[in-house]
Amino acid sequence: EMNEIDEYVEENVREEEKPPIDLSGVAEGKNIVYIAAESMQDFVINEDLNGEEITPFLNSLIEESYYFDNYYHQTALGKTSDHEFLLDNSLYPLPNSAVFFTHAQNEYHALPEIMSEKKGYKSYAFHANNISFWNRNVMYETLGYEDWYDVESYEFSKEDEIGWGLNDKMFFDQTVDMMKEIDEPHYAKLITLTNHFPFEMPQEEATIDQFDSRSVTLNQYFQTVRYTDEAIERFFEKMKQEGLYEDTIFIISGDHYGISSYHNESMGEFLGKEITPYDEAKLQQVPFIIHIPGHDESRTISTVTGQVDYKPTLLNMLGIENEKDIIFGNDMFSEERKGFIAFRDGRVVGEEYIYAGNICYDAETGEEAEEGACTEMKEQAAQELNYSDEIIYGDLFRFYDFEKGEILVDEEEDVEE
Ligand code: GP9
Ligand code: MN
Repeated sequence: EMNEIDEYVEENVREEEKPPIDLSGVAEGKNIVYIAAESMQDFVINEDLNGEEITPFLNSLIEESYYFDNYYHQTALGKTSDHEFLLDNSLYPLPNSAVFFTHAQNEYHALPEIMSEKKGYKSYAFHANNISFWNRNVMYETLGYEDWYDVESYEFSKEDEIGWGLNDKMFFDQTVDMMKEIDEPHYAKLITLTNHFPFEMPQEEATIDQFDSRSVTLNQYFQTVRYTDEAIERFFEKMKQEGLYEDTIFIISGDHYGISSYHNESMGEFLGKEITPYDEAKLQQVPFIIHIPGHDESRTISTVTGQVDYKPTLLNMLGIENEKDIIFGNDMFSEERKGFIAFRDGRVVGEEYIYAGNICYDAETGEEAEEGACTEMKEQAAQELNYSDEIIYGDLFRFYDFEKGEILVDEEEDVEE
């Protein structure tokens, strides 16, 4: 089986050419901070509510960053943890379970492990919730994280909580203090919490109006999104004050949707259109921002990209050759990409077509496309999901040499032993 998968990846996924925007090695030796903005969807970016920017800080940061405005989350039941899995492995999450829970003892070839082996990076995770939520303590060990800081590491009282726990502003504040103590160069993953369903927050803390619709969830969402935006701004300020800003590359993204399709009617009111399956697929976009201090170029890139692309993108930025890896994503800056992003539920977003709700749409116009225009892309997506599942269910990476790109042993034989 590993042979067949390796052949598929060689023919369909691995790149032949270097990206047109060449960021190879730009991150080498620098610290990397990845911020997972809980439930942050892309539709709030560069958007107003009652004439007020929803995310003023992120909007201004984008002016000095690479911003991918056609980047999709691909998570399933495992939500935040699925997103972490996708990013670190460039494999798909599972269809019926959270892989962080069910396959945390597998052999993986994850980003933290590669960064450590090839460039001596240490990886850390910061999150003000209980570490055992999503079985992170077990999976982080498996994926090669050096250490993690959870709710136990943060000091706060009941009144510092919003929604699920410690508010994002204090979270970032204390995280910077802890980041001063960790080894360099490091990869630090910071996972926010305030903008979590059901998006409730004390109104005296709110700095933007609620929306006015039948969906209380959507109405409140803008306020918690704004709160996280402000928290990230404060984080940047503190990183600068502490002298940590210059030597760090910042990546900010959303982990998955916040507003489910249950709220389509109200979402339609906000966006000023009726939500079709096409729009619903596009609403799975989450922001993706790469900010490199001192780097002149800034750009908005509209290539179809997704969480499966994170690993090869970051590895290229780190100048790490990883040609024989088994991954299902591409460097986001490359023009040589396979051209679609597969959702776990069978939907597929391609450069030309979008397959959603059993309809094939023209990606540009949202009009229904001719029957069959999506077939090839749809079949290839299904194939990839299947391969990825086989890797995880069969723990197949035990049989693969990632340096040589060779199958280690005959799987059948091994199983019989
Ligand atoms: C849990 C937090 C939220 O620690 O990451 O998880 P979610 O419910 O979004 O998967
Ligand atoms: Mn989440």
